[in-house]
Amino acid sequence: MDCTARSLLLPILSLLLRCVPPAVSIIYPPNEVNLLDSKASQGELGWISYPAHGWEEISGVDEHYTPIRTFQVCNVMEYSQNNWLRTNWIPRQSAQKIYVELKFTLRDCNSIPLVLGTCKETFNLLYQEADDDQGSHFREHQFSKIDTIAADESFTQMDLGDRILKLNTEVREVGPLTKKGFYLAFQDVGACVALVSVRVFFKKCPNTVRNLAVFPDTVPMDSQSLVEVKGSCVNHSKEEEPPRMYCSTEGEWLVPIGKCLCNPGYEERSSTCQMCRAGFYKSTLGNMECSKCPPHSFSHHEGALHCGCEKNYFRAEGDPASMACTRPPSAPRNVISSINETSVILDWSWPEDSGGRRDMTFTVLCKRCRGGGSSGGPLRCEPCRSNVRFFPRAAGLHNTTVTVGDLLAHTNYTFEIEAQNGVSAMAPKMRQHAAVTITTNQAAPSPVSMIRKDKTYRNSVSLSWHEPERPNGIILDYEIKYYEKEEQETSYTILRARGCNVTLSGLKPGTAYLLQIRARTAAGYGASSATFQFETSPDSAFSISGENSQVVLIAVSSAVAIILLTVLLYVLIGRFCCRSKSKHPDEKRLQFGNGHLRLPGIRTYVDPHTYEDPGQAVHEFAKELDASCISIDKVVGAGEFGEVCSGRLRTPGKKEIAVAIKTLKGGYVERQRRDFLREASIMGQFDHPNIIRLEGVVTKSRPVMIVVEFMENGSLDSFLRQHDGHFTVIQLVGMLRGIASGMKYLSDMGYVHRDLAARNILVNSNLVCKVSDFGLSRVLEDDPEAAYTTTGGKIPIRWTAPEAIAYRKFSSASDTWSYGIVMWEVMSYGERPYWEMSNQDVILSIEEGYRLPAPLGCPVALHQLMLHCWQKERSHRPKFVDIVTFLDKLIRNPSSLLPLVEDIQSLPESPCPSEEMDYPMFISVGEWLDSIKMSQYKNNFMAAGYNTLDAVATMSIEDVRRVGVELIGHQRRIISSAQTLHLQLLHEHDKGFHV
Ligand code: ACK
Repeated sequence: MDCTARSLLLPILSLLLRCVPPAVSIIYPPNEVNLLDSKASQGELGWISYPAHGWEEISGVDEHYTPIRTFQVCNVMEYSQNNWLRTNWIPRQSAQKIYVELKFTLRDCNSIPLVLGTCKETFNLLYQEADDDQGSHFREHQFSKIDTIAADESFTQMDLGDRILKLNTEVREVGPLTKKGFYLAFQDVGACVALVSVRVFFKKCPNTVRNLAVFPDTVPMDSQSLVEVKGSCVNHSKEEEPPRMYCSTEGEWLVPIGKCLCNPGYEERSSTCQMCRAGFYKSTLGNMECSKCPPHSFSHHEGALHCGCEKNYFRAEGDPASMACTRPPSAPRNVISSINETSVILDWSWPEDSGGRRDMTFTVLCKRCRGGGSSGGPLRCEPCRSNVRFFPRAAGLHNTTVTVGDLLAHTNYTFEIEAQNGVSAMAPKMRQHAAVTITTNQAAPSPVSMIRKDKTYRNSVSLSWHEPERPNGIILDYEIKYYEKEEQETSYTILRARGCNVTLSGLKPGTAYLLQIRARTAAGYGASSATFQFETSPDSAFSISGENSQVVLIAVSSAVAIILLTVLLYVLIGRFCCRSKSKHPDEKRLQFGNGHLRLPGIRTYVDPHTYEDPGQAVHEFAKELDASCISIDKVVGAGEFGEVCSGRLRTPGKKEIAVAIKTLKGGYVERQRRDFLREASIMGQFDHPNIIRLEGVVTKSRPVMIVVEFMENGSLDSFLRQHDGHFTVIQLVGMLRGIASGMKYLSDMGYVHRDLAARNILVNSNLVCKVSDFGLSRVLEDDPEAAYTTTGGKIPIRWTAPEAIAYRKFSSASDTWSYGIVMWEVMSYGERPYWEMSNQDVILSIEEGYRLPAPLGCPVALHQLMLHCWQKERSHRPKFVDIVTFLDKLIRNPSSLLPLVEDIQSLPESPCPSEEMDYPMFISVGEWLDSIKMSQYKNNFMAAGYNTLDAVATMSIEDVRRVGVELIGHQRRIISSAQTLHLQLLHEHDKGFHV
């Protein structure tokens, strides 16, 4: 290059040197991969220049003193320029398409003085593919032109003066390339150009992570089509759907499809899957965050799949990991039992602690126990027989009640009630149960079955049968009642047999007979068997040979005569015994009814007054205890005769038991001693779970004592006052049921209490109520509530039936009146009957028809029963057996206790209780509906088939709804009246039965 050219370009270069940014600071886009970068080269580039005086390589430094290499040519003063500059061989790598980026400056030809018209303002860019480096071998024709490069801006002399640099950047694509490498060439045909930098690059899609999948560096295709690339999941993750993306020709990733999910124990953080921190867990595959450990669980380590439970907490199979750890529930509470002969209804409250779960059920375990208590010896329990029935079932109960049936009579049972949930099985040591111990009542035997005819003759027949399935006690004998079928029971014969077979003689030949058998235990007769029919052999079928027949006839006649004689004697002796004073409760009273023999099997109460020596009665009915066996703990109250203490009784060979000890204070006179011990003579005759049990007496040493079972909760009136509002209606009804059951027993025994009141009922720890305070006239003397009447007796006015106040007519019916008052006391939690009214006002009000209103919250059914007990006409009052049956019905069907008196009274046309006093007996359902002002439903009742009072009396609230009574107030009125009707019918039925 001559001096002119140099002078034309040097200023440019000096400018350039000042403007080119330092090489180190250049950052190229991440999707561009350089194959050549002239600026990156520190030494000579070694490119070939042809001819030699054409392109010239010049070294310089930029403003950072970084050396750069440039090429320039400026032969504008000469004609026919063809100067080539060829790069070194550039390997193509995997690129199919390359980009050439040129930075250059170009001198404006017009700004060059004295140019002869050869000056150009363009140069050519060319390339040649080659599989290997061809060294300096160079052939122009082997190059293909890529483009003619023109400057967008060329500079002038003025620019130089102003120090304005006009640097051009041009980029050209080349491809597709097929050989391993290529050369680039720059052809100058007479321009004044400085090639400041040459960069050759190709584009790629750079490696990346999308949706937790890694996509590698990918070189696009030369064509327009996209390259599909499969991703691979990052560590600790799994494919949900195969991850894919497309790499575009421009080196851009497009359309991500599919994804990966972090493994359990890992969560997504900055496009990676990282372990959950301690205290957190993740149990499933997914990109959600790790969750905090739920209550009562923990994770001490990183990467937890789930959290372990704290001590004494568990997770049931199937519990989600997100659920708190739980534990078995605590024991059920407030278990109450209502015994009905050989079945018991158990009720309890939900446990205080559910253990944190909702899948709670109850299981009831039945154990039969012997020993312990007053019977002494260790308490031995064994699982109940398999034929004990549970309703609805024994395990998996969702409600807090169960009925247990087919128990043995007079037997101790313990029921263990356990609340269970889904984790109970995992923590056997934490399981708790509530237990209740009961003693079943006496119950009549079940009917005999399988009556068989063993032998048949003309005048006799031999029969045998099976013992009742549930004898409920020792079978004393069987009663066989038979009659001729034709005669329809107008005349019948009764026989008794000790075993399970009998021969009936004195029958008519060829005659059909009907027969029923029933078993008798100490509890009385059981239900009769199904009617059994048999026929005697006809005359012709007489099976005994002719010569023997006469003998047999005589024998049979003699047997019949003997039997008749025996029966006659039995009857006569019976009559005699009845008239003479009964000395022992086991002695049976014989009665004749309808000309036939009737043998009641129930024990009868013996009045100690009937003993000439009252001391004898005490020793007959009460066990004499040795005072050394009794230890007194403390005084619990005061009685008429002395203190009442609590203590312990230890009889040899028996377990120690808690007892209450009534003492006779010193300085008594003989009459007081007799009166004191009379109570023991009476109590000792009773044996019932709802009657206070006498353990024995101490009469041979001082002080004289009566020892009875200890009742932890003391007397019912004060107990209720102390626990005002604490019990459910069912619990209160359970208590009332117990009292009624005890009273039924007393009335069956023929004993009239005369002072039935809540203060004379004792309550034990299981809320079992027992009737106490026996002692006839003594009771009334003793009772602070008793007041003298005009007739001279001392009577607890508020509890006593009008006929007993007026003319001392005490009976089980007057006890029923008192029972009604006890009901009122119980439902009002120990309120004083008739509050502060004077005794005289009470007597007058009752006479005028006033009756105690229902206590607050009292179910209609219970107040109706009270009113029924307070009927003026004593024969209209229910019997205790009816009361027990009715209360059992209420307990079994708790919805019948829902209608409350205050709800019914809020009805505008509600009849006031005194209007219903007389309980008229209706004859038709229509009349009954008229009487309760519900006549509009007559057609509904008829259409639904309720056309008898019996059917109406047992209706439930659902039945009433089904009939079409939609108004709730009407439903309640009908149901409460139906319940009263039920009682009335029971009573009527009872009257019919006893007549
Ligand atoms: O209400 P209380 O605590 O229960 O006060 C009276 C007191 O003695 C006078 O009668 C209590 N009492 C009576 N018999 C018994 C018994 N068998 N068990 C416990 N306490 C009794 C009664």
